[in-house]
Amino acid sequence: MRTIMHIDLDAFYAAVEQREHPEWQGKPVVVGADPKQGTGRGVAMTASYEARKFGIKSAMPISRAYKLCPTAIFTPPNFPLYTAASDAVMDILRSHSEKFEQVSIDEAFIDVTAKVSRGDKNEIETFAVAIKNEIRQKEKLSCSIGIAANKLVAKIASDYRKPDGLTIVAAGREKEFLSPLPVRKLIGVGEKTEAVLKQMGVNTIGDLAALPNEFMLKEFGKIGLYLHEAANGVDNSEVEECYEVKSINRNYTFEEDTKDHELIFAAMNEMLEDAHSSLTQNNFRCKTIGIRARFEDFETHTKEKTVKEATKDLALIKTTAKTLLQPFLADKRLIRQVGIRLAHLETADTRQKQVSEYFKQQDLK
Ligand code: TTP
Ligand code: MG
Repeated sequence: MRTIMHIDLDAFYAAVEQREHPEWQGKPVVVGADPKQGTGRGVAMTASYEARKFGIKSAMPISRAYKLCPTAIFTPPNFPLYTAASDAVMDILRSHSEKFEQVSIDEAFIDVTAKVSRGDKNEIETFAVAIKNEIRQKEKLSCSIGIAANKLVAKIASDYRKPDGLTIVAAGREKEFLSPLPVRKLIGVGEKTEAVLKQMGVNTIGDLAALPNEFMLKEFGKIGLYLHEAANGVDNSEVEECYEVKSINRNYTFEEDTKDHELIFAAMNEMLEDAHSSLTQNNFRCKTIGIRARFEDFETHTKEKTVKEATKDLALIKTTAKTLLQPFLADKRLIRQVGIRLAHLETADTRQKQVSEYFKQQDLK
């Protein structure tokens, strides 16, 4: 039995802005595009809890936020400031357990199994309150904490009472805790899955937990199995630091050194398709496409091209790689090995990335 803590900062970007502008404290603050008197484009990235009282939410068009509360303070994002605050908070959390995993700019898990006595609610609470106080004191930010026997339940628990919340789910009570909550609270249940489940009469996590495993597999495939386990409060994934994927590389050595262009392109395309599928599965786009050619004498050359906008367009990736390879095909030596590299990976949507990484941990890839 483990004790896992999930920490999520409250109204993060807006809270940092309020910290930097003390005169904004206690007032509705919206971080995002300039609303330009209600006609501005773009969305609200987040809103202070004072602004949420007017119905303003993350991802809402800024023009709508402006209509809901024209007197709110609208401010553009200051990312370097948020990154610095995030780094400082993560350092604090890391200092409380060597088992640490940052999930996004404002949330992390720590495994505190070895730090507190299992089942001692008071001791666990004292530990969590000390962390909250340290973050408040050093960074002037408030957070919400969820504590449970696994990551899945801890994450839902941190969202249970916000802001400045602390929710401890007692060991063995995971299913009971999840049961009345809407299915949407489960990671992996988006708008579409929610609609399908609703049609089946499934509204709460408890409704979902009651559906048999075989039925879930038939209806939703592998994700159905994950959903069945999740709804039942089961999650065995470890708290572990995820290392950033910097590039996707593939290499192919021909059985015999060759000058056969068809064969070389076929090998290269196969590698690009494989790398591309890995790219899209993780919801990445790449900016740099590279190739590598090794001649019969082992001399190796690389060439790469950086495109203006990050892409996941396989046709474009293939054409770029083919063009890069041309000078090596013109060489009189035979080619022994070719390689490809997709680099400068970007993800447009960090939330999506979280979900896909979460699924990877569930071994559902
Ligand atoms: P969240 O933790 O989802 O939101 P939050 O910290 O603002 O509010 P809460 O108290 O509910 O935790 O996201 C963290 C930051 O990520 C948020 O402050 C701004 C950014 N963000 C976006 O830019 N776009 C989005 O759609 C969301 C949800 C968050
Ligand atoms: Mg947050």
